[in-house]
Amino acid sequence: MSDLFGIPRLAMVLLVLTATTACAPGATTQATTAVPTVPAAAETATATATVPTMATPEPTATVAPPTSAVTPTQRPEESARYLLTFEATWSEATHPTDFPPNPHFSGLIGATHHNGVRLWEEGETATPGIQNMAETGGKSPLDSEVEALITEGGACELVSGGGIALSPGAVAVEFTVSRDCPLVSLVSMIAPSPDWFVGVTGLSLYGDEGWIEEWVVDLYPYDAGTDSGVSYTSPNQPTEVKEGIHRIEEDPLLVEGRVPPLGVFRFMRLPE
Ligand SMILES: [Ca+2]
Repeated sequence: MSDLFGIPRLAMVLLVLTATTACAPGATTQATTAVPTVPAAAETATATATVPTMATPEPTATVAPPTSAVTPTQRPEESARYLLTFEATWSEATHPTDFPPNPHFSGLIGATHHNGVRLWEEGETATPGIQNMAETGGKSPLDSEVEALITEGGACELVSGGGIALSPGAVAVEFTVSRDCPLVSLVSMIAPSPDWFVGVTGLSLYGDEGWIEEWVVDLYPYDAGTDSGVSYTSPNQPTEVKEGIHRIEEDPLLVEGRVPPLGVFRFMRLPE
């Protein structure tokens, strides 16, 4: 057979030769493809030029508030006394949008209590005591709710302290926790505001290694879900169907995409 599929042998050779020759331009093409290395270098130069822009976000990340610091101790005494200092930083500088005149915080109110007890909880409906504290700064009927818990055996001590007449500012209160009531819940109204407050709920001061020596908790704003006012000085606007208590993630507390804390609760264990 001199033919393969009807193509003469010579033609086959030619075909093969053509194919081989075709490879050479291929190599040339590869070399040509390598040429863009120069423009690539140019791109790199451009990228280098833009580096300062990319580095800009870094300071923002560094400004992020420090997370709560926990320093456990190894002395498992039956009870411990604490000094809580509420250090408010809330000001026109920290939360510029719509900042109100006479910024203050209502008197601290709360309790030391058992593990299974909560005065308030994110997602839950506010009790009348939490509602009135958040809307007016009044300690009643939250104080009665705590007294009832004490009578029932769910709480040990009513914690009641002063407010901050002008923020930024600070106020302190002392209380005792015990192995029976190692948790503390404390709140204070952001004032003026529709139903906004700061606080902690069910914070256990007894850690894995005993009573915690110092604990600094960032205070983010909560909405009690009972008044629908949208800004600090909005007129009363009772929410028809109460919403769950929730973190405020929007204006006027939003600053560049996040809500900064309004201060801290600094819990310091007092010497015996
Ligand atoms: Ca509200």
